[in-house]
Amino acid sequence: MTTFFKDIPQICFEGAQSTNEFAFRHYNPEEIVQGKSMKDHLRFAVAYWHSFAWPGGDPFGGQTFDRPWFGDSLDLAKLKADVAFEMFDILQAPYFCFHDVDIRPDGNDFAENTRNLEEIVDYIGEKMQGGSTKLLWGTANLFSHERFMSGAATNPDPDVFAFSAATVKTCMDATMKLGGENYVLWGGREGYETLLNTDLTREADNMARFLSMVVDYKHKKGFKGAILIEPKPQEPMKHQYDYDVATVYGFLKRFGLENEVKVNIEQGHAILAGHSFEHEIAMANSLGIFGSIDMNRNDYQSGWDTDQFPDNVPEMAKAYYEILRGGGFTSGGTNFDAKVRRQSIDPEDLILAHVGAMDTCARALKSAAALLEDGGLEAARDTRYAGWETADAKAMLGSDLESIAATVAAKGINPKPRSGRQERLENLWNRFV
Ligand code: XUL
Ligand code: CO
Repeated sequence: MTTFFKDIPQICFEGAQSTNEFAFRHYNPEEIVQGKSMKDHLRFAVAYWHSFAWPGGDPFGGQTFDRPWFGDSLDLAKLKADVAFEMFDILQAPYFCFHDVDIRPDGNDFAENTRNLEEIVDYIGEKMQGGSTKLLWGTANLFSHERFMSGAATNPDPDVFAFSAATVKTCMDATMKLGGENYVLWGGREGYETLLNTDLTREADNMARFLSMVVDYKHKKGFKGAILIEPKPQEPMKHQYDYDVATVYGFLKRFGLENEVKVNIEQGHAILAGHSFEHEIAMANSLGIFGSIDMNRNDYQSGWDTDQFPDNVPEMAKAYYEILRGGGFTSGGTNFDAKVRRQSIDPEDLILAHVGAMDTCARALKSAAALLEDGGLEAARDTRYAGWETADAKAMLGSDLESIAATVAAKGINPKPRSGRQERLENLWNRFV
């Protein structure tokens, strides 16, 4: 045991009346909601990077967190893993997620990176044997090191493509070794700063080849998890290719990968793309590519990716409503890709940020489930489209403009406007949140 979280008890469910800060008020892992435990619905994951690797910097100042594992050595990386797994136990976190650089020290070259990664993966593997926290997904950080400044798969330099492909192979190996349930690709530098120096066609072709190689390797190794792309419209690049769910789908379809790759949707990224989170989830469900979510939020006034812990039940309920409506998670889950604020320097802050987020998600899930069970919203939607269930409407879709024109003239079809009932539906929604 390390001393980092000393005196912090394991977090247990105590119910809505509890005033104990170190308790769940709403997240009761075993409570059944719509035939499934909350734990199995929500599939919470802790993000290794924000909780254990991020130093608390912002554009105007550096490190504010004093963590005994900061530094670049295998021993410190092991201490970091010890503390991380202590936090997973305190929270009873079912899953965690990592990038290679979060868990291993940085090496001088690919060979040293790989050796470091393998040693830490073995160490983490042993820790997982003794606990109940599993790996939701692994990923490669192909955006922080200077070698990736002009992209990874889309880099004008083929050597960077090679280095990135080799790194992804090692990260997929690590994910498979740890029993990961998905593998994520977030193209942080796959985009451009200026069109003046960018060959869009070549970059898209290379990105597609890269992704096809990932898919081929998955099949070759018999990995059963999902490959997930995480859309984001900009930041760090001025323009990123995986702009939003619809753009990613278009890319997958163009290169014949739409049945191989799904999406990991992040709340803050959806907002940056000018969408709501629920829009992105509904779109992914409609296109058959919904995979997983990063449940963090941005500050609506700041216009950049602040990665805050979720705190808004009505907003999150809309997201879980779409997830439940689509049948719930399969291999995906709720990853807190969120960091505590740079002034939240105490170990307790890390724990309580997750407790609050898990409780808020639980309330949102219960609200969404109650509304779905009530059925009012779905009934209203069915009624609105009921005309399309008639034989005439179905036949029309199989006909052509000339016959439709003849029918409209013959029957004197003259449609009358009908209310969309938005406020009535909003009132219904608000009864449940
Ligand atoms: C960046 C982001 C990443 C991905 C994984 O905005 O969300 O942390 O989730 O690379
Ligand atoms: Co993310």
